[in-house]
Amino acid sequence: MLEKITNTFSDIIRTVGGKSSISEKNIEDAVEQIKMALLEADVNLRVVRRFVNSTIEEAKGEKVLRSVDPGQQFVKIVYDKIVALLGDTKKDLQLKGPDTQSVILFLGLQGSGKTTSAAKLAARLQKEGRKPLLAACDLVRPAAVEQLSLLAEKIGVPLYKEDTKDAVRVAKNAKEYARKNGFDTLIVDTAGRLQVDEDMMAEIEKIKKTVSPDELILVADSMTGQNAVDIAKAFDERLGLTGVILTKFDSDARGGAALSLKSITGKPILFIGTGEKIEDFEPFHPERIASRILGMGDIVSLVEKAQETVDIEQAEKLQKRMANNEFSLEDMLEQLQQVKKMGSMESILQMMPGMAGQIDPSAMDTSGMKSQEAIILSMTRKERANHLIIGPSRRKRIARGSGTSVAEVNKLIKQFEKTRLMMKVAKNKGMQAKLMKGLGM
Ligand SMILES: Nc1nc2c(ncn2[C@@H]2O[C@H](COP(=O)(O)OP(=O)(O)O)[C@@H](O)[C@H]2O)c(=O)[nH]1
Ligand SMILES: [Mg+2]
Repeated sequence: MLEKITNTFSDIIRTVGGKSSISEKNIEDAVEQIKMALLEADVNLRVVRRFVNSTIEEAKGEKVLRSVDPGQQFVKIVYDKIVALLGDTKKDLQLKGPDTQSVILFLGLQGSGKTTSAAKLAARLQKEGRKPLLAACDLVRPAAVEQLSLLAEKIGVPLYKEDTKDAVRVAKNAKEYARKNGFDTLIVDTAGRLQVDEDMMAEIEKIKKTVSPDELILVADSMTGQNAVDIAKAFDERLGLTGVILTKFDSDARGGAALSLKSITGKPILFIGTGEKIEDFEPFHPERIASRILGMGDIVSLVEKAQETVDIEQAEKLQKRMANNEFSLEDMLEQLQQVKKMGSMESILQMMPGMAGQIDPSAMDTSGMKSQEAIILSMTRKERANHLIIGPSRRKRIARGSGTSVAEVNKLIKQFEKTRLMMKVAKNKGMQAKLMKGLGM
């Protein structure tokens, strides 16, 4: 996600951030590049103009040009502004306490990801200790109820449905059912249309009146860029949204919707959908996404993601060893095994400081992970702890033991040495370390 804009921004930031003195001309050039990057990302033109003007004004101030580290000051300004574009701080759902009912109404165009997101949110709330009930109020699209039924069953959240075409009635009865049966959160999935149309608006308006939702959430496809923002505006003007879920963030290389939505509609992005699976759903953290876009990595999300799927102790140990340059083949083995659990190499690389845009993930041989694992497993503990002792005869033995070739063993050890080196480089990039500190990371 956000590969394109991250690559462009990382380059700009690397160039300017490292400078010990900068001129007004440097600032103008950098801002011009940023402007192009934002426009290419499909950020709203008005938003870009405002961004550019205020950045130039601030960056040309005495405080920046005369400071000891103007490059970093400039990066900080850009970072703060990107955070502001994304919505400043993370916004939580405003739900009532557990002894009453809260209602969350989902709306959006067909195919935007409403049904999937409704199930993702239900699973998440259940995990947090709430008692959600899903209501199937998309009675327009054939098999929509069936789709939600299957998802509900999969995540173990009860579903309210009726055999009717009257969505308003189902919503009303679902709320009553939730109240009688002690469900504290009703999540209502509604029917979308191919475009914003009066039929859909009228139906949702009626449902809204009937269930008085605490949250009225628009689900929008981030890949549609500015279009998603226009849709949000239309829905908000008619129905009054409380927030937005941006789906398909995993496939959104540009980020235009995320960067324009708050400025244009005033509505916060609450969650992002990052894949088709139930777990591919994250609260939207403006600071973290901004760090990612600027190529400063997102260690916090990385560790959180690791904690969800990986043994926490193991993850902490690994982090520490990475920080101390003690990374060994044993750690690489652990990492290989964890990566398998954590998801794609690409999403992990994006979150590592200094790594964004440095490596082409598609060039990484993840299919070879199995044989890599086998190779390390064929090493003795001593060899894993110190790769320098693995001479030619040991390599031959390891190749035989793992069912691979000496060439493959050589390749793995080379790759390991390269990884170690990269970690050292990332760590020694003084600017990056200082920045992280400055940003409280
Ligand atoms: N890659 C990706 N696919 C998604 C995401 N959210 C939904 N989808 C897919 O988008 C398609 C439409 O989703 P659905 O929930 O049926 O949309 P609805 O018509 O708004 O209810 C389905 O194939 C989903 O699997 C996401 O965050 N990432
Ligand atoms: Mg649906």
